[in-house]
Amino acid sequence: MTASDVLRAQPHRRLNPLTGEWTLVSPQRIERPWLGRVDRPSTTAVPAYDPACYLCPGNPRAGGQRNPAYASTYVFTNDFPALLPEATPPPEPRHPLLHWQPQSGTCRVVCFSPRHDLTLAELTPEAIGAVIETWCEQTIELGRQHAWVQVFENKGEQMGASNPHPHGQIWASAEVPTVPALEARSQAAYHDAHASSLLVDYASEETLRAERVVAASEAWLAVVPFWAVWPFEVLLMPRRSVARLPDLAAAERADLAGILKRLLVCYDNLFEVPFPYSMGWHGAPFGREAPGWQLHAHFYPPLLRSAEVRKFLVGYEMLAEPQRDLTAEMAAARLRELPARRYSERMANDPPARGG
Ligand code: H2U
Ligand code: ZN
Repeated sequence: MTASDVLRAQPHRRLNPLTGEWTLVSPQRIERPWLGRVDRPSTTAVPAYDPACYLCPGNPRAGGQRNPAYASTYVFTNDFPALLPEATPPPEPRHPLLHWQPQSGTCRVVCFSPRHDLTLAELTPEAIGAVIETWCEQTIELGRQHAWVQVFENKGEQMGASNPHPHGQIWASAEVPTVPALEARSQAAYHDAHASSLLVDYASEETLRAERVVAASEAWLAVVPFWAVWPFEVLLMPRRSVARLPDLAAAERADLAGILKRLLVCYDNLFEVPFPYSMGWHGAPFGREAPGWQLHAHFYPPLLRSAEVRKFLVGYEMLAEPQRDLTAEMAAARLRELPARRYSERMANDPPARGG
């Protein structure tokens, strides 16, 4: 039996080299070809402007502020921030089992577009480019005073997004949070051992193997990572060594807008619904060395089999380790074979024939 045969047919564990965490893969549980149901998208039309939306241009927000009549992207400080600029250090003596530290920072909301009814996947590459520019500018500004700048988007009700208006968030903090701290340690250890970057090497390897590639461009590679936990998880990374979003050259930013659109349209076409996900960027921390750190984005979508059947990380997964049936290779093949045109455009242009 070859390694591929085992990975395709027998229970095994795969290691995430960024975090050191394992995932149990049980491909033998997929004992039938894919019969996933395709749910129709919700028919409740979303208006281009919603007078009740706290993100639409010109509207009032909870804090009493009013949004300007913005025409592209718009950033404001979260009216309910999880982090505050001032933090108090713990007094001595400290009990080792009741350990804590201050965390100061700031939280911002980024409106991707003045249009209430469009998702990132539906914006033009130029408009996606404006979102990328905003992410870059915010990273530079917040990185001057914070060790960690977390750019992210929670999309869809299933991921807890409070509003369909296309928006993301940025939380910047003095301390590097748990996941990026793990990734920093792993990338530094790999850099020490191999004198190269873990994710740059990984991208080269995945380009050669091709089986986990979802989308590829001159500067970027999107794969379902070998160690994926979520069914259609994607890791997006530049091919050349780049530490942070603002380090991207103009051509790489334009290329990013294109591959982001391609990936998000694949996601939407999978079950023909606006695909929910949490996504976010991991750029190198500020104010310290981060050897081998490679810029990348994680996409964590919860859906498994249809618009309604999602994966839950419960039971064995809470108590032991994450588990999946669908292999990363199968998920990548499903995604990359989807049409490049969004289902909504196909439906608008080719309406179903009416019966007599
Ligand atoms: P989510 O949809 O991912 O929850 O992001 C929306 C954010 O918008 C949320 O963090 C903030 C919430 O605190 N918000 C404001 O800052 N002002 C408002 O008027 C309502 C919501
Ligand atoms: Zn709105």
